[in-house]
Amino acid sequence: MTEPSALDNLLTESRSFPPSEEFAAQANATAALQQEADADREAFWAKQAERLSWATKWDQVLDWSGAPFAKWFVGGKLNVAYNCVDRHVESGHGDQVAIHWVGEPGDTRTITYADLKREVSKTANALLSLGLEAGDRVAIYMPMVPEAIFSMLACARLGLVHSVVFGGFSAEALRSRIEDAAAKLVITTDGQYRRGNPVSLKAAVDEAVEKTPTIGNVLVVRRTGGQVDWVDGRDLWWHDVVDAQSENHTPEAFDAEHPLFILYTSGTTGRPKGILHTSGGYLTQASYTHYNVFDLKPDTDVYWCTADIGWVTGHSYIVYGPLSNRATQIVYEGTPNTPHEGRHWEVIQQYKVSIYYTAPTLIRTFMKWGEDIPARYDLSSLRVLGSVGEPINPEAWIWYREHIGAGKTPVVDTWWQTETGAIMVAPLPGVTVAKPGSAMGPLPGIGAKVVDDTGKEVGKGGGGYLVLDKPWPSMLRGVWGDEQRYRETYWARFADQGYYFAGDGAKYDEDGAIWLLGRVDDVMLVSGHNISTTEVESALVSHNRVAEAAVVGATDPTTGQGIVAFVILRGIKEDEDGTALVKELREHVAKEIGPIAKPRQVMVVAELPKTRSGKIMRRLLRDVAENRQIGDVTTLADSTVMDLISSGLNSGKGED
Ligand code: 6R9
Repeated sequence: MTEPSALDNLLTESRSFPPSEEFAAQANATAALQQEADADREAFWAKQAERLSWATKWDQVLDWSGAPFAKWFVGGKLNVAYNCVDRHVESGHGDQVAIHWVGEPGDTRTITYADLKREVSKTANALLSLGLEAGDRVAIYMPMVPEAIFSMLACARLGLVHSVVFGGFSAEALRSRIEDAAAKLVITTDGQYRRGNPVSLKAAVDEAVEKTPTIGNVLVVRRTGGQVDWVDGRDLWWHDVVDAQSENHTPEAFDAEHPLFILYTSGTTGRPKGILHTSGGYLTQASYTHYNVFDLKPDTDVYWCTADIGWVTGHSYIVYGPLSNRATQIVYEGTPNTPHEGRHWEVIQQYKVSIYYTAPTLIRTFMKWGEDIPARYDLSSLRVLGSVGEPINPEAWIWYREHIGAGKTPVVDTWWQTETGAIMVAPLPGVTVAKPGSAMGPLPGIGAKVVDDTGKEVGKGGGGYLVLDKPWPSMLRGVWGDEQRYRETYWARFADQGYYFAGDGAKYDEDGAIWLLGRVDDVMLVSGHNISTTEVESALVSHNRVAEAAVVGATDPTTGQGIVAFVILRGIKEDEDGTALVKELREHVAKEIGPIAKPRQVMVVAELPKTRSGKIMRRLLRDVAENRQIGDVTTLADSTVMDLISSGLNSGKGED
């Protein structure tokens, strides 16, 4: 018997989309970029770093002698906020809009680069007046209001390390993150809008800081005007402290390796890890990738990334990447269906958005809502579409290009992680012949490959593990306060080869393009075959009745594990014969990718459990499929979802 492969390759995709000649002719990135990177990788990254403004130039591009702790642009000094704000004003672009802010209730703010400089300077002066010093940690627990961005940039300007905690997280999640980083200040708002209603945020801060003695002050932006409890001496209104400050602040240059931020990522199990990023290398790669992958033209584009700043995508592709490139962008406070399901398309039409970057979960939701909704709006300004967060199923990719991109925009599927800091694997929109569902290949300057259990690269058509085989500028510089965890989590699996292990399964297709196949923790072992969740889910989503699908492996007496699928249907019909449809879906998967992947059970559900950034939490579905007590749900976006799923299943509905 041959050894089972690390991951089976089941799905084949023959459609491909080259860039139009017109797009290719005007693209920022051409094929030369790859040649330059291949010729001399360090010289290539030095050239990318030169796109930024440095107070002192580096004397060494990369020092990897302390691996797995990298130092990039050794000896160089810069100010990250100066690079994102002041230099654009100095080059004569003070009147250019940096942020078109759109609030959920419909209020708007227009913030130019000159405005941004004033606001960030005032905020920096306010933080100084509170006694904060370079290296101190600041927790930012806020909805998508402009002050959240001013706060991040003010921290960067002063060398303070920000730790943004998603505004939907609980008081306990905030408390543990404040404690781990020993933060001195929390910046928050009185409340936030959620699906049209104001809800409190400050109350969670009050609860969290009761048990975190390192916190000296709580700085509160008034957003909803709701009732707040107040602790005199500790709590301060933003408008009292910031508004009175001077608009002038001279930025100081910090070492390229000065810490910029900590961002906590929970992964699938265990205590959240504080992922640490530093300044020069991080900004270099965030800026480079934003410019080349989205083809940003700062004078004409209107860019929109729909992420929350509590997610790494918000850090790198709302704050640092776009602002370093002098982008004009939309920042939207609300949910995509408030006040109606066409909200995003309305914003795109109104502001003539040309680059739109979102997550597969939202694309599948738009598919479920129906293509007639985007069809009512003028989306002709769009010229690049992006995707991030999960594998994008080929059908969702096609739908996105067809119904949002008028069948002609490039779609860039971007693979990266909190840990990688910036995009690693993605097509270049003017160069790559893209395949729907594939992130294609490592960007110029990046080393990524798919290897087997022994660390050997698999051949074309082979599946295995995605690894990063060369250090990259925006790589994490460790896990805050836990060196051992950093080494064990990322560097132990392929220690002999010195590879970073990302935790994702992947494969090469026959042309060598990379396909991401989901987290390796989720891989299903069925009759000796390692089957990825992604391929079975993509097969299900390719059926015209399936809007979303999540599959998990559940213990099976004959096959080891059996595939259990949870599906959300498109267009539910009353009095439909569920049994017939379930049978059809099982057959459909068998036909698309083979009988080995045929689900043992298909359960029709109304919702799937997801994290706040939209990733499906298969761990919880596994608990359901195996009739176990449901595990930790603190990072679940909607805590009622699991009850709904369990009760639906216990009544036996939708089972095969
Ligand atoms: C940016 C971000 C990282 C994990 C990553 C992978 C999944 C992200 C993906 C993708 C397939 C893509 N992921 N982008 N999988 N294709 N284009 O999402 O960071 O929240 O840390 O998650 O997300 O599993 O390992 P983070």
